[in-house]
Amino acid sequence: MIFAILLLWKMLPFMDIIKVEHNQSIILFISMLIIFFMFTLVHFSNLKRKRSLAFIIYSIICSVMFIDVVYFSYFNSFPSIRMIKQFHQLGAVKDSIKMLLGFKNLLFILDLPLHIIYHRKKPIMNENKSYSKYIRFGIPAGIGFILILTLSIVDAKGLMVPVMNQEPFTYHIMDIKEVFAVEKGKDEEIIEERGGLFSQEDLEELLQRTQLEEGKHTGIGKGKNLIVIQVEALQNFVIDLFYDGQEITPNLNRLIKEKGSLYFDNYYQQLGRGNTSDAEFVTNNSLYPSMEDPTYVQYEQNTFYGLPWILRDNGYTAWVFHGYEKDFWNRDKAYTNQGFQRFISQDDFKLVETIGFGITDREFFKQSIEYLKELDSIDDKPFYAFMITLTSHTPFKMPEKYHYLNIREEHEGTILGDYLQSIHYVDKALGEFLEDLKKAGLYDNSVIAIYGDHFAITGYNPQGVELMSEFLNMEYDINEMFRVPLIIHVPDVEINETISRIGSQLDFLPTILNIMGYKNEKGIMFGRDLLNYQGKNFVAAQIYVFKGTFIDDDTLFNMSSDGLFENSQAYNRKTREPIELEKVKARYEYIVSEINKSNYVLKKDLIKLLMENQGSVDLEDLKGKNIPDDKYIIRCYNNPLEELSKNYEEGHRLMAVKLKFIVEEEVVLEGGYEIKDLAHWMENHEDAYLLLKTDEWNKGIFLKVKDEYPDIKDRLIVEQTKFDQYYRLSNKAFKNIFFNATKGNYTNEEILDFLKRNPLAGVILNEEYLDNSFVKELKDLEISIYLDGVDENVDIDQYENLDGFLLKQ
Ligand code: GP9
Ligand code: MN
Repeated sequence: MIFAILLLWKMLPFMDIIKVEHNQSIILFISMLIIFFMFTLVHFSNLKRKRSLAFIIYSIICSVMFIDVVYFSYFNSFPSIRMIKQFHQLGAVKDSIKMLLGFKNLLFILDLPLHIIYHRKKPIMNENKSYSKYIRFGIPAGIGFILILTLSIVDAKGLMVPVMNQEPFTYHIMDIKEVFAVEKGKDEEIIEERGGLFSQEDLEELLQRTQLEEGKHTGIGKGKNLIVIQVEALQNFVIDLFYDGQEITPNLNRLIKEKGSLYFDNYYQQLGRGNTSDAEFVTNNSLYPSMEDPTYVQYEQNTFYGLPWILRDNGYTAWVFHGYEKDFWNRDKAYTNQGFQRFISQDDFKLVETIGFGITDREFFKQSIEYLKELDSIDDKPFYAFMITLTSHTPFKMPEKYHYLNIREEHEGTILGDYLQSIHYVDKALGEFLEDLKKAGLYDNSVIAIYGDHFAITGYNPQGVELMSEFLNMEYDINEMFRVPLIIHVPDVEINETISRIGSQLDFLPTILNIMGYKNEKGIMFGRDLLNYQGKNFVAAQIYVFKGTFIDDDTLFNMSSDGLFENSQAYNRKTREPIELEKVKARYEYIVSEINKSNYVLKKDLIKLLMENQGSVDLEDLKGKNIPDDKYIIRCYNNPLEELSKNYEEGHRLMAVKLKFIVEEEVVLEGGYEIKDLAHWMENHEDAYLLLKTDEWNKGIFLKVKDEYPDIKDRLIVEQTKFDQYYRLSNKAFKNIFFNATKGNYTNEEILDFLKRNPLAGVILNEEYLDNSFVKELKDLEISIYLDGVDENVDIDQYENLDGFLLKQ
């Protein structure tokens, strides 16, 4: 039992590191019950080597906790097992991981070897003591019972979502279950999004948005080459920074001051699961990156129409340059559909000098000049070169000879001191590259854009925050951490401006298209032209923070980690005064809907469809077949098949049946009949739709039906009663899902919030919910509303806005 107590003791620093702020005692209590359940089961068992078994369990849990805290220290969220797929890339970032192995994190596994030594030395007494079966099973069963009871209460109180977001055991169990559910459904149709999430009007609006208006600086780069340089971990705070009189980025500063330069000083990163590769993706495509897998992996095969393609359509040749292994981040495969015609990768460089990941930036640039000359000589048309640097990758360790700066003792060996050395080196390499471009005769005829891919120093561990807050003399949070510079230099034009309007990598494509004077006539862009857009722009960060978090000119909104809007925080971006949550709610919702729309574009490969259909797609064609608009959904529970047939003959096309298990694995209809009879009935009634209800959700009953009868699944509407059921149902490709609100304890607010984030076909309410503004807001989401608990004699016309009623037979 010592292990259980040790684990419990480790839970405290664990909860501190993962910043559990809400419902702490419930979370700790649930962890405690799970721990004691496992360890009493072992402790009181008759197993032979139970001490060893307990130690193995303990070691596994400690290791997972360790991975969690290391991951959390960087990403501010729990890891998912789906990331195992990216494990092969770990080697490349081993130096960065080393940095996260602080003492506090190591604490979680530090005692493991000690136990082994102690265990070896001291034979264990009582190892084989046996307990009566009342104790053996009674104690764990008792704890298990309290656990189930607690979870049911938590569930009934609507706290399951916050618990699962913050309690490690339940999080990992759900994560594993979800990943397997998704894996199994992989070959099948992708998640069908519908409802108000992406309407025909949305598509029209996006196509309109993509047609940029001419305005300020339109076309000043027309006909010129374009060289875009994505600089590893270039943060904005180093621009114009003097460190004890030493200029950190003299070359970038000079470029910013030159004639022809535009400097965007409120420009932000926009990443998903693919880090650097997402910065590339977003910059070239103006779409949000995926939060499931790296976009280059997940959507490798999609059709895109971003910067390389648009420039190619205007006569350009597009190449991409990066001095690392070509398959890292799946770049080699993804670049083809991105539109790049050639990838100059590590294989094409002589590795005469390497630092960290690989070839030094100085060598990378030097050798690239020759390739640029080759690219330039292909034809007499301009080119697009997209170049991704490498040297300033965390942990920023530079060889002694490149320590150009004198670093104060207090910063010596810190991430900040190392970073300044490293980025100073990169600035030098960039400066030399610009000179070499001049020598090669390429500078005067090329528009050059330079930006940072993402932050260098995390604001998610106390050391980083303290170091940076002290150094910058202000609070170091996402507002500063996510900010990267963007410089666009257009040769020979009489301009020099600093643009402070807020923007992100999402806005690069529209902004550069305006400068280059080319139109995006086939694709979709979510970003805005930062030189001409007059509306209120924003940055919707997705990673390191929770979906819905945003930064705009005035606001900093941090979505709560437990997933409930009411626990979030909003501040005035300048004064840091708190802002009432209600004031930012509409904006938060809009921002979530933007991300959802972008996900829809990726999931549906919508750009492909647009291109195949000359820009016009009827979204109705992409949706599940329409659910019949029957006024009544009749429950057929007593004699299901007879009732289905009878009601069908009377004209009903949408009816409800209830499923249950009779024995493990065998699903039947309430009132009799096997599921195969139902499938048969469905096959003979091709326009009938059924609402499937169940009280046995937990056993995966719907998924079983779908697996066995995939042909009818699109006419089956499944009913979910809890928010957390959605992910599995939708990923298992049920096109139509209803949310039955009458079974839970969710507030109207929570329901609306959920339905805005997740596309459902319908919602079932009872009279309690029928307040007008709520129904109206649901209607705005284009969700069908059904009312339960009314009888046939009720005057239905009194309820406008409702789509139907659930009726007893
Ligand atoms: C590797 C480089 C680094 O090719 O782009 O990627 P990162 O670790 O920053 O995502
Ligand atoms: Mn990077």
